[in-house]
Amino acid sequence: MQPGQFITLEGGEGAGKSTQLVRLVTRLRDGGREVVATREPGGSPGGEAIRELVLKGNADRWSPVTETLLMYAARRDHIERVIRPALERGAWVVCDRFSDSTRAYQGAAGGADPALIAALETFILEDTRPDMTLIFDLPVEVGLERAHARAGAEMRFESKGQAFHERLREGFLAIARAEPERCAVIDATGSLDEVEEAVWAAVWGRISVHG
Ligand code: Z5A
Repeated sequence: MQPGQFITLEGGEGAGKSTQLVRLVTRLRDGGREVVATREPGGSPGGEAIRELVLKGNADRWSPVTETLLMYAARRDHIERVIRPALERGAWVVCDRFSDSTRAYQGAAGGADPALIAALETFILEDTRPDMTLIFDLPVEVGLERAHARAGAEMRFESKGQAFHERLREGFLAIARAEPERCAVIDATGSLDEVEEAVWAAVWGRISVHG
């Protein structure tokens, strides 16, 4: 059996990450692996408490720099209490959003200084970095339509304008271009089954080579 792998799912609003995370985790568990399915912001009691603060309220409730610090406070707690212990015992961790969301939302789209985000990655993530990242890509209008149709969603980020979401999409694609060994771009416009197969092929393509 391979050692535990850390897989993250990233992308703009309504890209289908949460839906596909369930399918991916089911397939991995069917193969006999221990899999921890988690999310950010959140994933630990402290992280979930910060999630309540950061996702609710008006679009301008927090500045991009303050959001960055809140995301990283939540992330550190999540890493210490959930992600690192799971990886150390050999489990796989599949996480709905992680550090690339901060780069894209607070950095590329929000304007927070990339040097601040890079410094936080160094000191807060340390060596807890994703082995592979799936970047779900689809046109902004399609994603927002899907996200608005979804029940019970927090709307603070979705209520930011079209230009924000275009910068966000480009921000994620730039990460994929910069780190092609880690990142696979998934065309999220297909049917649920088509996207599931693309995810599965990407996971085994990356992990068998790099795992
Ligand atoms: N955030 C941040 O700013 N910085 C950070 O560092 C981190 C996060 C970690 C978390 O919100 C917010 O936090 C997020 C970024 C910010 N912004 N917002 N909002 P969340 O956890 O509440 O939600 P999300 O991660 O943004 O989820 P999402 O993007 O809205 O959705 P999704 O997970 O990508 O998609 P989904 O829920 O699976 O699907 C959405 C709908 O589309 C649903 O009704 C599905 O049935 C449907 N769907 C899914 N796939 C398909 C296909 N293939 N065809 C048709 N319909 C589909």
